[in-house]
Amino acid sequence: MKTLLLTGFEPFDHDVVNPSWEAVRQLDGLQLTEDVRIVARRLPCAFATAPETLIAFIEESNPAMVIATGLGPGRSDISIERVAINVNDARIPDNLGAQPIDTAVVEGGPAAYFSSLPIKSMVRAVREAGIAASVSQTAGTFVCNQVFYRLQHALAGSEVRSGFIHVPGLPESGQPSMALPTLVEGLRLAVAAAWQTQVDIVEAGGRVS
Ligand code: PCA
Repeated sequence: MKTLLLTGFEPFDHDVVNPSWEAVRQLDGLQLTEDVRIVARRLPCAFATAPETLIAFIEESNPAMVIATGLGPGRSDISIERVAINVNDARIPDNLGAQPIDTAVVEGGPAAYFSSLPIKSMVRAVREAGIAASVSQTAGTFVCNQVFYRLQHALAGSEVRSGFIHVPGLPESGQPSMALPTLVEGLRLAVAAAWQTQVDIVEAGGRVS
């Protein structure tokens, strides 16, 4: 049995819950297919500790695939991220009070890493269930982008595919949102499509500007 490591984040910016963790914790232990089981773990929302925590989870669980998730405030759909950039530019302090501005995630690293997941297939699988999803061209410049970049950096050149998904808020957030059961099901479908798809489909999904 292989392991698929799925992470969510602790709350940040004075929130009391983070839907990314509330959703992925419900998938912990799920046998996704006959050959893979999900292990869900929670990351701290801090530039200083999130990447090291993720790397430790990878070392401990020896996963065959890694998918990190986080809250994208203001988003209304399950956003499958295409690219992580080598920039930290925090609009708000993280949970340890750090607010890096225009620093590199990895000094001297490439400008960006692409997701190694089949992002278009993931979007299609979620949409086929009537759940809103899209490819996102930016994961921002806060802790989620940093974790995504460090994840791709750590696994670059390995057999282990990896990527990032941003999720909407919960209905009680007063922002664009998705009900938790819908989010859990959408994530399960996205993750299953990632695991089962070797070659991504070619389907228009971008924006003109
Ligand atoms: N969302 C933030 C960090 C943690 C989270 O869930 C982000 O998008 O960077």
